[in-house]
This record gives sequence, C-alpha cells and structure tokens, in this order.
Amino acid sequence: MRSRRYLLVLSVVLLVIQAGASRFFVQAQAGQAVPAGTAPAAGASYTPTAGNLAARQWFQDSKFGLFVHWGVYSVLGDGEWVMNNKKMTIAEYEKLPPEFNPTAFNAAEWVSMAKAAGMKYITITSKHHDGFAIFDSKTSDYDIVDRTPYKKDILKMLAEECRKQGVRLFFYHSHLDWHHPDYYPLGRTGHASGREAKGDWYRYLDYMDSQLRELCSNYGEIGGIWFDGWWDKPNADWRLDKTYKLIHDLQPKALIGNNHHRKPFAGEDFQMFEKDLPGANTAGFNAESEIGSLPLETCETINKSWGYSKSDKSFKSHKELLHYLIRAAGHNANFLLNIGPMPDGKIQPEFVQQLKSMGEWLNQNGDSIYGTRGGPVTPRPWGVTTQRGRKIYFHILDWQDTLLPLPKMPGIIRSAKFLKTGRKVDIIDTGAGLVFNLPKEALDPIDTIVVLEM
Ligand code: H79
Repeated sequence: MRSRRYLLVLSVVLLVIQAGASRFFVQAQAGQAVPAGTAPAAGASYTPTAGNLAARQWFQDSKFGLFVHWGVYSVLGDGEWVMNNKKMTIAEYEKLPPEFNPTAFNAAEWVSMAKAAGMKYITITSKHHDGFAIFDSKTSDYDIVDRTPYKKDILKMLAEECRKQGVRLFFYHSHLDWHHPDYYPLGRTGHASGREAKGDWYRYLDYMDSQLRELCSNYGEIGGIWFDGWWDKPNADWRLDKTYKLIHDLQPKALIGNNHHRKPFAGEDFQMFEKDLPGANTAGFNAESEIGSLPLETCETINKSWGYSKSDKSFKSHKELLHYLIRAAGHNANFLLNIGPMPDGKIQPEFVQQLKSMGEWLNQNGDSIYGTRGGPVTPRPWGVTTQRGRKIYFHILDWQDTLLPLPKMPGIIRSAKFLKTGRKVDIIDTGAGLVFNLPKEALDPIDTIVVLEM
C-alpha cells in the first residue's frame, strides 16, 4: 500500500517536471513535427513513411517557399478566376491557349530568383480551377503541349532546373474544374461556362487521379501536392483516400496538403492557411479551420492577385511581407509567397524587386528563421519568438519604448545579444519576469532581433 502511494507521488512529480521542461524547451505547439516512428493524430488509417516524416522536418526547417500561379488566364491579365468572374463560356475560354506562348520563360532564371530570395521550395499550379494543364498530360488534350503554340512542358523544365539548383518542387492541383464535362453536379462556382447539365462524377475523379499519376511519375521526386478547390463541393464524395494513397504509393516522401479550410483529413502531411496566420481568420476563408498537429504553412500575395493582373497595383511593402514571414515563423509556420508570371514568361519588376529584398534581409538574419520552430513566448502584438536548440530569437517588430516587459524564462540565460551587432543586451530580472533594455539606437525599423542563449 505504502509503496503504491510512493509510486503515485513519484510519477506525479515526474509528470510535473516533464511538463515544465517541455513547455519551455519544446513548447508543445501545434505544427511541431511528429517525431519519427509515431503516427500523426490526423491519420488513423495512414502511417507516413520515415522518409515522409523526414520530409516534414525538412519542410519545417525550410520556412520560405515561392508560390507560382501561372496558366492561360495570364493572357487576359485579370487574375486566375477570370473565367468564372467574367462569366466566360468554355468556348470563349478555349480561345486563350492558342494565345499563350511564353517564349521568354527561363526556368533557370526563375529558380535562381527563388533561391536568391531565400526560398527553399517552389509550389506551382499544374492545373488551376480553369482545368488547363501547363504540363504534358496524356490524360487529356487540354494542356500546354496540345493546345498552345509553345508546345513545351513547363513543369518538366522547372523540375529539371529545381533538381540542379537543390530546390524542391511542389504541384498545386485543383480539385475544382470549370472545364471538364464530368465535373458534375456543379458546385458553388463555374455556373456560366455553358456546359451541358450532365456528367459522370467518378469518371471525373478517375481523370484527376490519372493526371496526378502523371505528376507523380514523370517529374522525378517531387516535394508534394497542394490541393485546392475541395470547398466548391464540400459534401461530395471526393474519394480522397484513394487519391492520397495513389500519391503516397508513387511518392512516399511527398507531402500532401489540402486547402479545404478544415482541420486536416487522414492522409495529409501538412496544413495550410490561405492569407492568414494559423488561427486567424482575417480573409474569411478560415472560419471553420482548426489547427491540427501537422506542419503549417501560410500563403499570401504581393499585391491582391494570385494570377497575373495588369491593373492590380496594391503592392504590399517590403516591411509588411517581411513581418508576415517573421510572424509566420513565430507561429511555427512556413510562408509561401506568391507571384503570378506574365503571359510571355517574364516576372513583373515589382515582384522581382520584392523577392530580391526579402533575400537580402534573410542573408543577414536567416539564422533567426531557418531551422527554427515557434519559440517559448507565444505570438504577441510586439512580435514573436523563434527557437533553435538553446537559442531563442526575440523578433521585436512593433515596439516604441526603451523597456520591453516579458514573461519569466525558466532556465538560466547564458548570454543575450543583438543579432545584428553582437552587442550585449541589458536585461532586468524583476523576479516576476524579464525586461529588455533596448536603447533607441539599437532598434531596427524592420525587426530588432535579440538572441538569448540558454
Ligand atoms: O489559388 C488561389 C485562389 O485562386 C484560390 N486559392 C488560392 C491559393 C482561391 N480563391 N478563392 N478561394 C480560393 C476561396 C474561394 C472562396 C469563395 Fe466561395 C468562392 C468565396 C465565394 C466563392 C467558397 C465557395 C466559399 C463560398 C463559396
């Protein structure tokens, strides 16, 4: 009896110690990669391979990727939703591919630009909601090789270049399809396309799987598939189990994410948040979204458009985009920053410039971003923390005073320095918490980074 009580007390003490330590050193944040060998909560019927789990770690370490929305819609320069928004019929829209001839496309330049921006992966639209494939698909002739004067497989060129330059390539693939005759019954969008009111839903799913088989077979090892458009028919039988199995069987390391705006489904490997930091719902897409336990990503545009827009001049500032990247890292999430290339294959100068300056900042400050996870102090209005091993980075983004009060830090602080200058930071320990003393001249207009070494 006595020994049982002793054991009980001992295990409670151990649990308390463990809880305290994990709160500080590996803050149990949503999105922390699951250690190798354990299955994620999201997928009871899905056990990711060791390679897949390693790819999740790589993904979380990488932090920054390039999103590319490119298709025949770029010809009109009015975004990727133009077919739906301008109520174009299929017959009208089919006039675009013959005008799509991106002779100035240069895969090496794109990949070098992404690398110089500090990006570690590229996610490009293989097929958007318009249904047009910018790769060589044998499943259908509604693709770049069969319908455009360009006749070349963009994804092939990009995949080869990415391999050469050590950048991973993901494909964005749309579930929703405004063009395919078997995408029926229609969902919430694409009602003005003039299609016949009939179609075989499961034949459409076979078609989609067949294109995904091509994407998983003809481009070497891919980073993953980024699905979108599920929300067009949230009550449909999407047969996701079959589709996810196909992808995982062909590409065991590939990461599947689905922008369905819900908690992750079984078989998914990461979770994305469109135009929002995880947990926020400023854009209105994430009302029903719930943070799961998978690696996280958020995506955003430089102006307001995903696909190329001739008229959209509402460019975000360098500071806004950097703050988004830094806040995402503090939320334990990656940032996928979008560009919509022009119909000739060039990238508009505003985007090129923006990416260049992101890269310059990361060159100086990348230590506080790459390979980190969300730090011990949860995101605050003044900024965020990131952490790698015993180093904790305080990113002070919005603070006007000399003294910054902070919560108590369990553990001994061995050193505290400004990342930029290496100068020591004065810290006052009030007993109830810490106060950073930040002299005016040490404040950086973008991000004042203090590194604590524990
Ligand atoms: O590819 C980019 C966009 O084209 C695509 N996702 C990014 C990455 C996208 N655009 N909008 N959306 C996704 C969400 C669309 C929501 C809406 Fe609706 C469609 C609002 C109204 C129509 C979904 C369907 C919510 C209500 C009906």
